[in-house]
Amino acid sequence: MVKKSLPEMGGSKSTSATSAEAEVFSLSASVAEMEAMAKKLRRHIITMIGKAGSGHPGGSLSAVEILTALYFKLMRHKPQDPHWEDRDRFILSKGHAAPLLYAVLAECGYFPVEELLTLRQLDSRLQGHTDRTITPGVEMSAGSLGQGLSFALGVALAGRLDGQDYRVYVLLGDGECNEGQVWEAAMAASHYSVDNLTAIVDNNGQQIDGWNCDVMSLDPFAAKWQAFGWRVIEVDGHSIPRLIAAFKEAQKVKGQPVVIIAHTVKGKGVSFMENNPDFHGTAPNTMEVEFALKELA
Ligand SMILES: Cc1ncc(C[n+]2csc(CCOP(=O)(O)OP(=O)(O)O)c2C)c(N)n1
Repeated sequence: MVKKSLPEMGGSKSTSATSAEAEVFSLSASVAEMEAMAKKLRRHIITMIGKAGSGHPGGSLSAVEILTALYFKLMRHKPQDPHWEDRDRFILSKGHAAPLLYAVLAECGYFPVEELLTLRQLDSRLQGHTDRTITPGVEMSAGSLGQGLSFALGVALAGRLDGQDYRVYVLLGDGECNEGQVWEAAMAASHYSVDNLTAIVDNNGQQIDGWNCDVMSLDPFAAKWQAFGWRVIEVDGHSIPRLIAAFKEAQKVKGQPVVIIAHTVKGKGVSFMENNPDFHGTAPNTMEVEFALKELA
């Protein structure tokens, strides 16, 4: 494996290398480097959504550390060869958090960081919700909530059938777990004893119309997953070391799927967005962008 240091990541490399030429992404980043990266990702999210004038900041900001741990510490992947067949798969089921995924992919080198500023423009590869046919590194076209766990289960079963050892990670929103299809997939995953699948729930407590407990309570959330045959790990979703430990623990579980319930804050990192449902799907204006970027400096 060729090592790359964190500051070399990102930039404007193309994705034209062959599988043999492309390097496996270095996972040597320290916790401090990943924490700095998390801040940078938050700045990208604010800047790109502010420029686009629309998008979903709240649920992008809440899952920053989850994706940072996965892409910079856990997952085997090759930014220059997004279809490398041995790659671990990350599936963003809560597709409205696309700005976060784009920021991570750009910082890993899947496409130029400058392209982030084309978010939601006509003909851009970075649309408001993910499209796997146009964006390097995007595994699933999403936006209609509730489907990602089923998709991820299919990918995990395919890997098992093909004798491949990749792992599948899928990020769900907690509000998304109001969808019945999530629980059909949960039932099937444990029925088939799928243990190369890890679901992560971005448990920020809110959805589009406010707090989950007011819209449609999920409680007792962990017990529900357990009743469906899943191993549950609960973790502070903003602690990179704890997330890494949780992912490593999940890798050791055999014979059943694992869900990591990551306790997070919607809008994390920007004071006026934290726990504020107004910023679920509203872009910050120019002054708000300036204010937010100061806080994230
Ligand atoms: C099937 C479907 N119904 C409704 C929506 C509209 N919608 C977009 S985001 C959202 C709330 C999702 O809440 P959650 O999963 O908790 O996401 P987060 O709070 O992390 O952004 C809804 C209802 C959708 N995208 N898909």
